[in-house]
Amino acid sequence: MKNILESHYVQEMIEATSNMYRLGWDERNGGNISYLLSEEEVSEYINLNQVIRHIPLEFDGSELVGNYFITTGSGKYFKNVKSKPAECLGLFRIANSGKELELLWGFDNESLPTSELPSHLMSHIARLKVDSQHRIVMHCHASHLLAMSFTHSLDPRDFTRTLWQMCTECLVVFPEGIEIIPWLVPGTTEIGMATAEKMQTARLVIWPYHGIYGSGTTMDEVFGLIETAEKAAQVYTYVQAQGGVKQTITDENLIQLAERFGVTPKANYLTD
Ligand code: 2HA
Ligand code: ZN
Repeated sequence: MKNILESHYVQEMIEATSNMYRLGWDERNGGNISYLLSEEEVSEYINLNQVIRHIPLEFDGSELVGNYFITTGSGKYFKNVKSKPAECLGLFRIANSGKELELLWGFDNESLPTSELPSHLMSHIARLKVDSQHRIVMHCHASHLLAMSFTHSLDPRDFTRTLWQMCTECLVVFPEGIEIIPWLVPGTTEIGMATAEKMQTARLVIWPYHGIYGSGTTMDEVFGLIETAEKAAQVYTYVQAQGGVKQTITDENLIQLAERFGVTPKANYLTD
């Protein structure tokens, strides 16, 4: 067996969590990532028949039976993932009952998967229905987006349009726009269902006064999505501090951009 610490997925989890901590998006134990893995990717590094521990799952995971995930751990600090990967991360399979996880590696010292596992798994289910290549769900407390949820309209059309106007790249990176759920208690099945419902049409979902969820096929794609939305929110913050918008990217400009880059903006989000 090869050393799992050298696997591309453990390395990607370490790199992403380290960058997210460095960028100030994940103070203390804030944030979580889950990464859907194929059986081949897992079996290169661990014995699939050697279950270390059974961990109860609080919602019905029947739609994901037999799937493998590596996730961050509950209460773990992103800043520590690099130095303690086997404690801060864990790899498990959804058991046949759909009611528990079979831990195959990691979560040392009785650690548990992220408290946001319901939101992650429900989002995986929702995204897989619309994108067979989907693999990653990422949550963090991106500072400027979080701040913007206090000062900006929480209508998803208004919010999306502002982000699209703050950086020319935004429309190209997330043409489907950004979705927003109401404030809900984190870690619950309720917030998981609300997030997953929005994930049917968008890869980015704002949790007001809390943070953001992103999803996609590769770590670079999801990280890049959140990074781009967060950059736009940062520019918005500067623009407001400098006295507000005097001129902006027009809808006509955005339509030109969409045509040039071959993307379809969310219907009715641009006038025309
Ligand atoms: O895991 O970010 O939303 C810590 C959180 C909860
Ligand atoms: Zn959070």
